This record gives sequence, structure tokens and C-alpha cells, in this order.
Amino acid sequence: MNKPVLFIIPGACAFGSQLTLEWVKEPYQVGLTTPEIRASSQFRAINPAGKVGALKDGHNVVGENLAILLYLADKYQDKGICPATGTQERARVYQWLSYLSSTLHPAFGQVNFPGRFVPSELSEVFKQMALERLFAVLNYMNDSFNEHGLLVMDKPTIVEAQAYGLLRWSKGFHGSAPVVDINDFPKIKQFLERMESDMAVKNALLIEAGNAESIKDSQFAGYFTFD
Ligand SMILES: N[C@@H](CCC(=O)N[C@@H](CS)C(=O)NCC(=O)O)C(=O)O
Repeated sequence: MNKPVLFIIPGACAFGSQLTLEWVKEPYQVGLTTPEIRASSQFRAINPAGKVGALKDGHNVVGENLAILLYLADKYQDKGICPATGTQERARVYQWLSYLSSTLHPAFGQVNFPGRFVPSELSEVFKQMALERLFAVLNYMNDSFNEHGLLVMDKPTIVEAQAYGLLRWSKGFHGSAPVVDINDFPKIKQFLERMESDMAVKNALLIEAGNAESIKDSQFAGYFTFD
């Protein structure tokens, strides 16, 4: 297995890593996972946490989206997906990846899955509080876009890839109705539209949905399945 294989769930948080693989234009595969696959010993050997994203690249295995994104940034240093180490921009990449992973992702999770945190009788109260928290996080992000409509530089990086994969949940999570009105966050709305006009994003969305037949100018090398 020489090509990197990224394991995902359609619509979930590994999209940023998948988009990054699409941007670097080197052959890669995608493994669509189910709960059974994620529980398997083959998958757990790649990510013992049993979660996506999970990357197998030859003998290297990496779990956690933040780690996968930085692994790809190190591997594909000449592909323009991440600013150079030691720069202010690179420091911003670390800051944003940490914020996305530790704050934005859980803020959505608390709104979308209150049953994971409190018993059902407290679910509505918890969800309302979580929604207020999500609103504050989205406001902070909305105010953080620079004059280029991005978070780090004048062109998209691994941060924008991951930000897109999570912020798209503002428009609805796995087909459910949106929990916020995207018009309350105009810069996020603009950012989502800008990203969706990128051919690589269109390709990655088709691939994650299992509709790879109509992708264009992509190095996607097919869906991976365990033997
Ligand atoms: N901290 C982890 C979170 C990963 C995570 O929660 N992944 C979810 C999808 S968004 C998942 O794999 N859920 C499936 C499951 O729990 O079985 C990361 O950022 O990689």
C-alpha cells in the first residue's frame, strides 16, 4: 500500500485532511468507514481511538485531524498548503488548528449530540446553552477572517481546509436543519461560498459522498477496502 489512504465518514470532520490530499495532487485513496469498520482490529491498528480522520501512509499511521494535517504539511512542504516553520503565519496555523480541534469541533458536538453529555430530561436546557456557546465561537471566527477572506494568509492553507470541513456544519449537520442562521455570520458565509467554488473542494465533496465518477483534474486513486 504505497499511496496514502485517508479513512473518513461522509460529512464528518476528516474532510479538511481529504481536501488537503486533493490540493497536493499526488495519488491517494479514501476509505469510507462504518461503525463496524471503525471497530475492527485492522482499523484500530491505524487509529486505536476508533475515530476518523485516520491516515495510513506506507508504514506510517496517524490519527487525529490536527496531527494528520500537520503530517501532510511536513510531507508536502513544496505544495503551498502551509507556511514555512519559524514564521508568524506558521504559528497562526498551530493556533487555528488547535482552536478548530479543541473549541469549534466540540461546540458543534454539544449542540448536535446533547445526549452524550446529559440525561434526556436536561437535553433541551443543555442544547440551548450549547447553542449560545456555539454562537459565541462562530462570532469569534466570523470576526477573525482577514482582508483576503481567510484565516492565515492570502491563499488557503490546511487551516482553511479544516475550517471548511467543520464550518460547513453551520448549514446543517448530516442533512439535518441548520442550528444557526448562516446570515448572522456573513464572513463565514462568504468563506464557505468561496471554498465551494474551488474545484478541489467540489471533487472532495463528491468523493466523500461516494460519487467519484464526475471528479475532474484529481489524483484520487479509488476507494480503499480492507482485505
Ligand atoms: N479529536 C478527534 C475527533 C475525531 C472525531 O470525533 N471523529 C468523529 C467524526 S467527526 C468520529 O469518528 N465519529 C465516529 C464514531 O465516534 O464512531 C479529531 O479531531 O480527529
